Amino acid sequence: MTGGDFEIVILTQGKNKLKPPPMYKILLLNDDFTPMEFVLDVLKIFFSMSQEQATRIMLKVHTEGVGVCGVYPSDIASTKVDQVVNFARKNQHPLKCVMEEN
Ligand code: TYC
Repeated sequence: MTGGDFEIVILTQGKNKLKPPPMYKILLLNDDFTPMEFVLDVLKIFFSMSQEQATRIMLKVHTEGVGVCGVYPSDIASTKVDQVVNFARKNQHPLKCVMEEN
């Protein structure tokens, strides 16, 4: 057989749709001891925020008790939470950072 043109048509039925991955918010919690400057560093280093963005989020957490610093798939969110918690611990600050399904 030479030079035949074949077209393969795959017919699918039913549920083969891909769902987007679940996303997680990363929350920073307020406390009375962590210095504002340290929280600004966290937001700039781990969430790539500008000085202005970081200041807005830090003041929101300071006044309202909690604030969102980003939304990520599960593995990225849990890595970032670990990095923030370890960085805070290493610097002896009680800063709390958690993730929550969006
Ligand atoms: N409340 C802290 C202070 O007055 C500042 C602070 C802001 C701490 C945000 C934690 O997630 C936080 N020094």
